[in-house]
Amino acid sequence: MTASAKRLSLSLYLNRRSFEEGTTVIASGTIAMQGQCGDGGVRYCAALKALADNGEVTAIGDCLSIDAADEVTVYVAAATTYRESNPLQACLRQVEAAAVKGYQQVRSDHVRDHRALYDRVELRLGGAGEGTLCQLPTDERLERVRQGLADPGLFALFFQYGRYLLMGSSRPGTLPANLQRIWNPHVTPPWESDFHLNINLQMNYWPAEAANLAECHEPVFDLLERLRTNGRRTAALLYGADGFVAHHATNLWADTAPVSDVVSATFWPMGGAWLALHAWEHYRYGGDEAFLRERAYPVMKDAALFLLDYLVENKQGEWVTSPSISPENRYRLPNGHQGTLGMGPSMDTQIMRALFQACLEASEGRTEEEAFRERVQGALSRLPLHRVGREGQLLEWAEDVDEVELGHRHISHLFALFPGDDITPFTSPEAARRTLERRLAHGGGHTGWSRAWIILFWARLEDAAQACGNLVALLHKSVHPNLFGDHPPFQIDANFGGTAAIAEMLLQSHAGALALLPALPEDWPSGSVRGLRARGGYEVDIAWEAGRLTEARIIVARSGPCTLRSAYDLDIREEGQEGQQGRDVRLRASAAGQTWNAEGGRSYLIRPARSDGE
Ligand code: FUC
Repeated sequence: MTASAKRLSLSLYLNRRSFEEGTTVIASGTIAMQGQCGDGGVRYCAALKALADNGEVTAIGDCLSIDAADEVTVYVAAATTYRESNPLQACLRQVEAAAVKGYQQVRSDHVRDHRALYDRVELRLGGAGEGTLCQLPTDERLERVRQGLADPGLFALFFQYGRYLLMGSSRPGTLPANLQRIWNPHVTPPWESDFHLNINLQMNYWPAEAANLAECHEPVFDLLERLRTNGRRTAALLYGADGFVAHHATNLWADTAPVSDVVSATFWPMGGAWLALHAWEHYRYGGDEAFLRERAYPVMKDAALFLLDYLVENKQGEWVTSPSISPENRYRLPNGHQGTLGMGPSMDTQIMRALFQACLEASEGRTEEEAFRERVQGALSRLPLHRVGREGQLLEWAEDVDEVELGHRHISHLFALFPGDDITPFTSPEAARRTLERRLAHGGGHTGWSRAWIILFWARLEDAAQACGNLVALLHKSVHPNLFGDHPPFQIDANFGGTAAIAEMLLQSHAGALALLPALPEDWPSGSVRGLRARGGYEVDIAWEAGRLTEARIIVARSGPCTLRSAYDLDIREEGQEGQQGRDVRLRASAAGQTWNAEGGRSYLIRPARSDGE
């Protein structure tokens, strides 16, 4: 704080207005607050050091009082016994070190660190008056959009905001981003600010790879290691099974047992298996073979081993999970009874299929894995196929029972559409579309994260109008004036899901092909994006005008076949390395895609095809 004309006089204190905590004056310019999160809970400490220019800092009671200063710098640090045996000392060390560095240096270090990640992606969604609108405060822009005024740039801001929140809350060595993360203001927050494994934690990390923040994904892999250790014990004790299991929620201790008596949520043995697929995704984008061998594959294999033991045969001879639930929905039987438990909910089968296929791909050519591969192949051939119900919708459970809540926020049985890739616009998407339409017609998407997932589904169905309409609805109904996701009071997953959804509207890379601008809304007629990542080791820049691609660049990290899908013909030119000529490849674009051998270290320029003779 710097005073302009008048001098600064203020007092500073630390208080969480809840548990009993004690504030201590450590030195004339430093106070510390210490407390404990309930009996047996972690102990915490926060320390504050104030430095005043031309003013005096004195301790009055447990406050610091500053009188008539020109400038005041406040350094704050926090620590708990989760990581530090002596949180007070850790905090004092940090504030002292920061004060020695000084505000300018602390700030410029922070800006450098931030820029290194943030600047990897640039998104411009254009629109008239973009420059002027950028000057308005965010709450005013949001209000204008809510009144129906155009401001494509606000969606670009929302995209970058999600990236900013992930950068600020999930770095190598930290815990993963939970429900409210470092912006949680409560001592006892909603859902204990835990790690929900039936959608929320996964959604938090959907933008990590595509939006070029791969290292922010790392805390998830650390958590997976710990879940694996605890989950092997839970699998053995609770189910007599091999491998590891984690249920619908976990916490900073990586608990893997069922956590509550809410049957519709708790008795779900798939949390670990779904999360293990995140390690596979990290590999698919980055191609780090050591990571695959040492971290991803072991955890994927352990998740699969549990499921191989857990599966039972149903009356049709198919192998299904049982007992299990379809995250948090209920069905109604013909006799009117409502239930949650069942055999083979669709989501379980879809996660298993994705996991088993990933295990096979990851272990290809490894003779020592032959016995495991055979078991996986055997199980894959016995998994039920997608089932379609009376109304043309994908079935959520094994039988065509009524859903109690037709507009339920979880749309678990569309896992195969996103984040899975078993359903695509080319592989019978009709039932997926019908499922979405039914959910939305009955009030679906009423929580922020649910709406974000819906945008992703529409993006995968390449329905730009629906994707855009639901993105607008997210900003209209489910964010606070500062754009924080609103699941009363605040839940961060909608921010991350929204960022992932915007990336998915502009670039897709599942089912073996890249697609540029697959769900570009009419409301964003011109724009550009730089630095999105695609599976296979690509970075992609795209520019468009009047709703059509004008130029794109695919930067290739490792050699291999690259497949591009496009609705219209594109020319591909391999860009020459220094002093060399580039190579033209005329690509006949088609829905099925065209493949060429892309060379690692090179980039490829994509432009609309010139007409013959040009
Ligand atoms: C799931 C959701 C709730 C909430 C909670 C944290 O249980 O069904 O809406 O987001 O996680």
